[in-house]
Amino acid sequence: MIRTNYIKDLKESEETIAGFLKEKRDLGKLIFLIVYDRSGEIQAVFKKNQLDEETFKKAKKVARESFIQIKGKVSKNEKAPGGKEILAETLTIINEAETPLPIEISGKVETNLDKRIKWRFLDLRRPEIQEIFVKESAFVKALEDFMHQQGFTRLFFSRITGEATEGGADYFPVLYFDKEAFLAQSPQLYKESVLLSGMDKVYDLGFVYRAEPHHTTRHLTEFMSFDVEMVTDNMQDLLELQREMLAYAFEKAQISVKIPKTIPVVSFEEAQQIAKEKGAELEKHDLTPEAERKLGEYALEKYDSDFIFVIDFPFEKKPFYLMRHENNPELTHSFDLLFRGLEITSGGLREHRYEERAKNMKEKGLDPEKFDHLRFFKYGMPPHGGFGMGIERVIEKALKLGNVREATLLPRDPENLEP
Ligand code: AMO
Repeated sequence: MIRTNYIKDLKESEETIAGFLKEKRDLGKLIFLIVYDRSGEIQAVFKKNQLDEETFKKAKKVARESFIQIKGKVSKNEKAPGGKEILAETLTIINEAETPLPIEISGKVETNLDKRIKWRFLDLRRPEIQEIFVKESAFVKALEDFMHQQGFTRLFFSRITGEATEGGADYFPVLYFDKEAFLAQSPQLYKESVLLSGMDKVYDLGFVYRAEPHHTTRHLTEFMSFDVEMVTDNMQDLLELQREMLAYAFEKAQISVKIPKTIPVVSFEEAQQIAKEKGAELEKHDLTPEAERKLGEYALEKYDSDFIFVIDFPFEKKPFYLMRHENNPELTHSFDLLFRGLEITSGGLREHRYEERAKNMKEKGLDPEKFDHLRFFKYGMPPHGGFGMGIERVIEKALKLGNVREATLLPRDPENLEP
């Protein structure tokens, strides 16, 4: 039997351990093998004068990172890593690792990110790397728990679609038998359409696809989108929902991020002014990455907040489905949430009136005829709103990883499709 107790739980009565070989210290007549699993590590002691020749030789030769099993006596040893050691009687090399290792996983020497990702599953043996995904798992579980407590239902929308949800050119076409289809850029049009049913609070969690040819620290071509949509005509509800949701999920996942009692809110116009005063290059209708960073600094300096909402973006750069201001159609009832100077969610109130929605599309140069979902808007669609949140960006910022790829198990970008 290979599976034994986790190393951290080993009792003195136990006698078999299994794990990867982290390190070997050969002192001639004494060999120390440091063995680890996901829970911790233990030192195994091989004494030449107490072992048969073959076992001792094996201990001398076994390669780092091999999967091995050791039988022996576990005892306390304050000086050993983890406070315990095992006096070895037998050694079984269950699966020997090739040498040299393709990447350094001892943590002593840094391998560059591209190479680490090429060897991702080996990279993941490092406890600090594993921890990122353990935290992400806990965070997503907590998000879901929170949504269920709030009365939301999780729905699973298709990711193969006949319409380019978010417009623009950033979609991946797929050959669907003899037709052209797209990988969904988001479940936007579905999560809205379903509200027609009387379900009034829904969310979806899954990969979405963007053919963004960028090499930045924040863009992926496949990312995990947490998409929320609900019946409401009040944007404030959506802002507050995000605050509570994040506060709950960070706490439950034991990720230490401080969420203020109220997240500061600035209009797009004010945001541009603030960013300009801090020396950022501006774009007329959108926030530049630099402007986002400056707003992050501003929120921290002025409000001691890692978060800031920017609301009321110009229609010019926002998607057709957003609700425009009645008295100023240049502006939309929209928001982005910035976390430590990076956009992590975006959303707003939607245009739920058929005619207005079709008009918005035309203004964006889109043909309403080509958007199948629009027909549902003829049958009593309630006013609604929602948001989408990129999970990888949230985790990257929360754990201060510096690159969204660090928070992505198998990042997809223009060059990388493997593993
Ligand atoms: P948007 O396109 O702003 O909005 O995306 C929502 C959130 O998804 C994340 N995100 C990304 N993460 C990694 N790589 C990318 N290339 C990438 N693009 C976006 C960001 C962003 O805030 N349908 C709307 C949401 C809505 O209105 O409900 C949408 O998709 O965290």
